[in-house]
Amino acid sequence: MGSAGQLYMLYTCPFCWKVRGLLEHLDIKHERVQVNPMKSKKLPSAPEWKKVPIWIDDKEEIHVDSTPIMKHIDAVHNEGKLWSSEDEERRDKWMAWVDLHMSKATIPILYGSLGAALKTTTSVSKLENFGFFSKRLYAWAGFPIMWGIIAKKRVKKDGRTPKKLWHDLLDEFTNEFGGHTFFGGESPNLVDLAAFGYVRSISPYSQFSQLQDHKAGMKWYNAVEATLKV
Ligand SMILES: N[C@@H](CCC(=O)N[C@@H](CS)C(=O)NCC(=O)O)C(=O)O
Repeated sequence: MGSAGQLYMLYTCPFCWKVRGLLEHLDIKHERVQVNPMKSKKLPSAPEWKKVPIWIDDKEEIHVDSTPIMKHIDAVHNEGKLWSSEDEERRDKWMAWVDLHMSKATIPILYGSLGAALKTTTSVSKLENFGFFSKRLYAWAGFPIMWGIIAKKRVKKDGRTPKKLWHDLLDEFTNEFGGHTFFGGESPNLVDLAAFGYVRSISPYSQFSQLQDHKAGMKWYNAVEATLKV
């Protein structure tokens, strides 16, 4: 089988990790196009969408926005099995919960203090496909400070440390499993894979250790990871 499509992505983008995890779970052959973060205006999508991930399928059709992309890939390549559910209300409620709360929690843990922000931006500049000069600019110019300020505001508003925030989210999520291994029961569904993507997007950084001491969370995380065909 040829390639099912192209994923335009940034390595460090949590929304891209969601789609990557699904593609790996379903073992779908695809190409990854790592965009230059300084040149996002050159993305192939419609003019009104300047964000990654973007999925271009083998018919050259463009799909945007991570959760709709995941649903589309599941529908086309997996008969919609990961999204189908006996309890659609529960599924929809928790997909929205994951997209609202977990997406917001990645910035505070990665950029929540100036030290963390510097460490993260230095890693980002190594992981992403920057040009030589913009790499240095990104790591050492205003970015750590800018992100630091945004993240600090969020941490202050929330009142919890980023670690406590993540532990609370993982408590809340895993408590919803009702004794099963996954949100989806005995195998992960699309809600598991979306949540997994957000958590996995933190895994390249040293701050991930703050999540690794959440026992139930890591049990679930490792169980999802074991289903990936990479
Ligand atoms: N709701 C979107 C969010 C995507 C998003 O915000 N992506 C970021 C990178 S992590 C981006 O491309 N930002 C560029 C911009 O907003 O111009 C999704 O789930 O795909």
